[in-house]
Amino acid sequence: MKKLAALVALAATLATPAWAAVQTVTLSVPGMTCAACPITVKKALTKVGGVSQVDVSFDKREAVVTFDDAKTSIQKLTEATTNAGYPSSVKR
Ligand SMILES: [Cu+2]
Repeated sequence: MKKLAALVALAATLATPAWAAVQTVTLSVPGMTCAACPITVKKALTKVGGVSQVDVSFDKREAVVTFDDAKTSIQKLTEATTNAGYPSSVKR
């Protein structure tokens, strides 16, 4: 029985990555006021572990971020932009 439990535990561990998903979120970043701002925002988001792609649009005042939800969260993304001086929120 012990062996079975170990196998079940191992299977659960191996299955974990399957629950993780690469997600794309659009963040509204209203604080961007000039063409240089997106560079700062992009840099801040790119530094977050698990982020694979960042597209910042100055015209739309938004950042489209692709990230692995097993490694980071939307909250961490908004924190990163806030710490860089640009508070953001999820665009719906
Ligand atoms: Cu600026």
